[in-house]
Amino acid sequence: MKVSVVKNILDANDRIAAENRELFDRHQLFTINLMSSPGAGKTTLLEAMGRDLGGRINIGVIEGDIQSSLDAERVAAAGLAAVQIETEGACHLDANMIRSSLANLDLAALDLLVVENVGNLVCPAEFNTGEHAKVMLLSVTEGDDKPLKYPLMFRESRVLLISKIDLLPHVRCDVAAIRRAATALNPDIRIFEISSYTGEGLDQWHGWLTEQTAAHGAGNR
Ligand SMILES: Nc1nc2c(ncn2[C@@H]2O[C@H](COP(=O)(O)OP(=O)(O)O)[C@@H](O)[C@H]2O)c(=O)[nH]1
Ligand SMILES: [Mg+2]
Repeated sequence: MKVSVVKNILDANDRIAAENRELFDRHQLFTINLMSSPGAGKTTLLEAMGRDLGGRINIGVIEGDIQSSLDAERVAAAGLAAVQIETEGACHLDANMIRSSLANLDLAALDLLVVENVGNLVCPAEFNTGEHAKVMLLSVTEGDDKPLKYPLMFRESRVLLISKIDLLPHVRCDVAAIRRAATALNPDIRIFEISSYTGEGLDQWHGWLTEQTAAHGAGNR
């Protein structure tokens, strides 16, 4: 009984996620679901994306937090269109929350939509929101054993961003071990090593985003 209840919830979520995806496709809008543990650097990366890409790509952000609108205020200050969802305790965003927030964004004016999920290395990976790609951050301060401990998010993600590499001289973290473990779980995963502080690696990440956004039709309007 318990199992079937959980399955029904996930089935219902997948149905709404498919509707969200249709809407994104109709607007030629590339959408990513950005996931990580709290503090890995998601919002700081969005601020850097606003600075570096904002002039060329119209970026919208849906911020998910248990409480507060701090992150939406940060990305709005960086020039991005932002909406905040307060989950009031829920540890992840689901497709219905995304659907409810979309009326607050001008989808026709956007090229790229980023959903910043609730900070959590577990639950967000289980719920599709309708995104085209899941992207995760793992910062070098979290430890190189995390792919082995939290495999689902690494399996589900199209891209792994190894973040805060400016801190590598100060922490014990084997980046090659992260790469090996992530690739063993998900042979197709793209991996970029980045620092939002120094800008290292952001060119490659922004290149990938620009390519994907163009492939979804931005600029063809
Ligand atoms: N050293 C370093 N710190 C960073 C970097 N990116 C973010 N941080 C810091 O990490 C903390 C959490 O960042 P935030 O972007 O709010 O993380 P989020 O919870 O994943 O959105 C803040 O103090 C940031 O200034 C980075 O590239 N290098
Ligand atoms: Mg954040």
